[in-house]
Amino acid sequence: TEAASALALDLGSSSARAILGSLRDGVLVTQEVHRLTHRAQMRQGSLCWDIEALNSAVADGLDAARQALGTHPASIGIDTWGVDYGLLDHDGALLRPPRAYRDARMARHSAALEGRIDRAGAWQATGVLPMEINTSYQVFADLQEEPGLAQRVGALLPLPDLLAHELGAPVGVGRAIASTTGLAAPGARQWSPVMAQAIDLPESWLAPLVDDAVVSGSIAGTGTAIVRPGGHDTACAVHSLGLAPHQTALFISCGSWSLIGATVPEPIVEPGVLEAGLSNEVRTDGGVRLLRNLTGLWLLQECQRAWGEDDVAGLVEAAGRARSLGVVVDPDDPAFMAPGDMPAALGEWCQEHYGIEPSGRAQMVRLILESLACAHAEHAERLAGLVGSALAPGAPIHLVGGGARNRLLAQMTATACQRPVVIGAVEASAMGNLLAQFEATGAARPQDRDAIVRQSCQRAVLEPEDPSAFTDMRERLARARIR
Ligand code: LFR
Repeated sequence: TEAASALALDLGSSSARAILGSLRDGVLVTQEVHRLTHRAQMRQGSLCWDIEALNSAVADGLDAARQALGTHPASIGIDTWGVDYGLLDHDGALLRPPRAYRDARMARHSAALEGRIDRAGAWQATGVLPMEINTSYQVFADLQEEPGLAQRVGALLPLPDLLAHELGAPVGVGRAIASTTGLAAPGARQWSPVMAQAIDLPESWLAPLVDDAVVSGSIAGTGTAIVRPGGHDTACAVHSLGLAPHQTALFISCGSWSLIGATVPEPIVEPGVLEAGLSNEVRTDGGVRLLRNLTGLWLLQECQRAWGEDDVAGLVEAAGRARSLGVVVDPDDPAFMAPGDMPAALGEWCQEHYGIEPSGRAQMVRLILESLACAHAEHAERLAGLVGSALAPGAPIHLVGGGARNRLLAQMTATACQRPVVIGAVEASAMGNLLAQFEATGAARPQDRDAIVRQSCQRAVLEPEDPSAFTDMRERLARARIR
């Protein structure tokens, strides 16, 4: 049979990749046809994304796909990191470069926003944990700092919808990415009037919410269908797990962020979920991913940047041989949020909390990985407590994303959590993006997703080992947090 083709544009905060997929006889073969590295830059006092570069990554990816195929791909889907957005004016032109969620402006206004609607209220209205990076906090800061902005904006488009619109898709916001904004009601079937009112956000900014995994337009003159694959990279990563809509399972999508969560059918809006620091984000298939945003390999990436060291594999290998410091940091501490001298920040945190600090790169990397494993364990327990029997002890955790390449972290996670870790796709977002496109264009049926994933990527299972070192480290962290 003839292969069906699709092109996934997967935009991460440090690289954009174009991955061409061909599906034949239930096997999905992928090929990276283009890659661009990029990072947020200061422009006129704000941390901004280079939108021209991101748009050209899409165009260059399409060109490369055409060359590889000898024809236009049947469809294209774009996924990006969550929460960032572009503002269009009333003529549909981009007002200014989209700002990055690590920009400092939200810190100046978050208290004022929480004075208008407290955290419990915002959570109740959206099902999403209030975090300063959320679109809600970002737009509130924009509106405070830019008088007249409210009138100048015709539409707020999350990045994947902005890029899809550039290609020719009508203005609209996919439900999966909408759910990360903190502006949509739980389940993202509509925008939250409560949040819009609290922020003084004109209703006209909020474009129609649309389903994911459906064809939403086409690129003029090519016949290439534009599909919203679940514009959020994490939604795509979860789609790559191949779970049935009602299957409840634990997952970790590990990259700069470590998204640990459980797939559940409906939003869970109970106080315990807020206390556990969890968000109800929407999946590509319309179900929910109940998850926690943990700072993830960002800590390592920033150390690498400080050290000028590209060789992750080498660092991880050395960490495997290094002696453990015996303590861990809280990866979510605000001290680690902004780009900066991460080795110094980690060292200071350890000094301040334990009176010791790592010596040498290998021990520093080990500290980071052990810290992530302990954070994974803490949140896996909370999720299991909330979701119940489907996540009973021993139920596995599916680990996907760049972190799935890091076997040391995967093994530490299995041991700290005392659960088998099932290693899935490294390019999970691209994989889920492609699957959503094939489902939208009719090249694959949703019920065959699991079989396609099984036939297309190798899954390894890592079994837990003796957890006592991790138990000790978690106890020390709990004591350090109280102090
Ligand atoms: C992962 C991710 C998370 C989101 C964070 C910020 O890449 O999309 O899901 O909360 O980045 O955008």
